[in-house]
Amino acid sequence: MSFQSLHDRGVIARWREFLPVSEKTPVISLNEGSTPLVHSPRLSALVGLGCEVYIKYEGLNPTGSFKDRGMTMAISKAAEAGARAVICASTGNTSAAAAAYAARGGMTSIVLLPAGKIALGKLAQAFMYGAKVVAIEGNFDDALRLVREIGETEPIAVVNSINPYRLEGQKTAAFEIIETLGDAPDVHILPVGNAGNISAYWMGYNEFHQHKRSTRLPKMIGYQAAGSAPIYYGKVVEKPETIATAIRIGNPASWDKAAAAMKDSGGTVDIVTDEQILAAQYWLASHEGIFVEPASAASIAGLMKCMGKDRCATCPMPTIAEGSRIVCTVTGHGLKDPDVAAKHISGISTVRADKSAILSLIGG
Ligand code: AN7
Repeated sequence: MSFQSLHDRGVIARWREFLPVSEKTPVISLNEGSTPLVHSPRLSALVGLGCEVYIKYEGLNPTGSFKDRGMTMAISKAAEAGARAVICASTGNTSAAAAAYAARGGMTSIVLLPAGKIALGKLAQAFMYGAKVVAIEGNFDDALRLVREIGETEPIAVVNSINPYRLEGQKTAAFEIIETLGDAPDVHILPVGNAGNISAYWMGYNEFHQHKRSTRLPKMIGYQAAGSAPIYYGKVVEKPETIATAIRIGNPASWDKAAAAMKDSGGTVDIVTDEQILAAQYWLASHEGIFVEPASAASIAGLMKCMGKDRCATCPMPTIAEGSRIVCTVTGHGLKDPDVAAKHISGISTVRADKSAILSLIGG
C-alpha cells in the first residue's frame, strides 16, 4: 500500500464530498469506518420468510464503537476552528472516542462521566488516552446539562452529538451499508440512547436516496432499554436504569430527530428488558461469534422479540415483508464491559498438563 493510500482511509477521506469539510480542515483520523457488514445465517433463519439479516459490526472501529465516525469530524472541525481543548459528557464510548481523537489532534480532552456507571473498559480508555476525567454525582443527563453550560462560557469545544458535525460523521455508516448491499435495506434496527445515531443513519439514507445511490428508504426501528425508555414512554425518565450503561439516558439530546426518523420511515420504537439484552448478547457471541456490549445487543434482542417466528401476538412492530433485508447495527465491542462478560466465566477446570487428563475432562 502506498503512503498516499494509507492516508486515504477513514470516513472523511472516503466520504469527503458528502461532509462539511474543505482543504482547510485538518483531517484527524484513526482510519475509522469501513466496518464489516456481516451476514447472519442464524438470525435470518430465526426471522424466516426468506429474510436476510446483516450485522453492521461497529465494535471494530479504532476505539471499539461507532462514536469514532462522528468524533473524527468533531475533532477535525474543532482543530480547524483552533480549539485547544474539547469536552463531552458520556456514558463511556463518546468519552473514549473524544479522548483518543483529541490525543491524535494534540488537544486536551475533558470527560464528564456519571460516577460508578461506566463500563470498566471505557473508563480505562479515557485514562489511557490521557483525558481529564471528572465523575459527576448524577447521571448522563446531568453531565450533558453541565457540558452545555461550560461550553457557553469557556473556550472549550463541545463534542457531544449536540455538535452537528458528530451526526455528519455518523451518517457515513448508512452510506457504507448502501454501497455493500447495492441498495438500502428494508429495515434498519438500532439501539437508542441519546438518539443521535438513529438520526444520523436516517440522514445518511435520505442523502443517498436523493443522490439516487439507492432506490428505497428503510424502516428505522429503535430499541430502548425498558428502564431507560423516554422516547417509548413519551416522557423524560428522571432515574434511568439498565445494565446496558451506554444507553442509560433519560432525556436524549436528539429525541425529536430520532422520533421523526422512526415515524417518517414507517418504523417505530420499542423496549427490551435487561434479561432480553443479556440473553441476546450471549446468543450472538455464542452462535455467530460476534461479541458486543450490552447496549449493542438491544438491537438483536429487539429483532428476536419482535421479528422472530415466535414473536408475541400483540407485537406493535410493523410486520416484516417476505424477503426483506434487515440490518442490525451493533454499536460497541463486547470487551468494553468486562464485568458483564465475566459473569459467564464459570466452572473452570484445572487439570494436570497431560493429554489424557484433558481428554477425559472434555469427554474425548
Ligand atoms: C454502545 O457514549 O451516549 O442513541 O455518551 O455507547 O446515538 O446515543 C453512547 C451511546 C448505543 C446509543 N450503543 O447511541 C455516550 C453515549 C452504544 C453506545 C448507544 C451508545 P445514541
